[in-house]
Amino acid sequence: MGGLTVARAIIDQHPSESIFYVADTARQPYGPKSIAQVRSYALEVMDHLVEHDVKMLVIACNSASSAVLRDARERYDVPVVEVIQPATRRAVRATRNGRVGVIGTRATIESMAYQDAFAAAPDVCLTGVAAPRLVEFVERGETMSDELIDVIRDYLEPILGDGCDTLILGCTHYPLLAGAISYVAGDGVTLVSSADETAKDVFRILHDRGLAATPGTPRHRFRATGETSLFAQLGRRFLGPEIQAVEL
Ligand code: DGN
Repeated sequence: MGGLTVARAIIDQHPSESIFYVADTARQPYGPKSIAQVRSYALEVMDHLVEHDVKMLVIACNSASSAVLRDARERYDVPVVEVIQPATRRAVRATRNGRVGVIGTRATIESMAYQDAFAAAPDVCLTGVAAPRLVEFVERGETMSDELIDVIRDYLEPILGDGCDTLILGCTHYPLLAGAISYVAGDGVTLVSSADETAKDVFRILHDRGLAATPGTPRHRFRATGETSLFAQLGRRFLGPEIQAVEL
């Protein structure tokens, strides 16, 4: 479901590109599952997409990116874009005091994938916090409430306590909570959305490899492996009118 925020950013930044989107609603949520389990689910979905001749794979989920990044780059001939490295690069550029926080699902935070990505920036200190309840708020459409603010305050306490001036929204659901997260974090903290940064990477790779679509009307396809009505409902909220093109 959260990958829809990445789809939104790709549609906004690359209006000519067609998206073939698969939501693994049959086996979601990935966040609380083991990395091995997420890895096998994600590879299965990507195998399916490659069979449909996609020119690029975007892993629009931090939990899945944490689980399969290395395998995916070796397994497929098409370029693979994930969400962790683009967000890390942006955060390293954005921080002024060298202290960055990241919130994500349990799978993402426990995998240490962000710590691995930040190894390339040894001067930056990273504080990671698992914030599993935030996905529930997004999925029930609760993006502003006292309870949500309290929950965010608890999750951000160690990050703000460490003086972080930059916060990575390390779950693709979280951009929908950016207002509430920014309210709690305060003006001094820069939020980095993995969705926006990933869409920029998509542009760079399509352009550099000569893969960009010629201008025209794109054809988006959205599929779900299981439950479809919540996906379509949330999809409308994430994507607006484009979800009308949904074929389930
Ligand atoms: N949005 C997914 C991510 O970026 O990790 C996790 C979603 C989930 O656990 N349902």
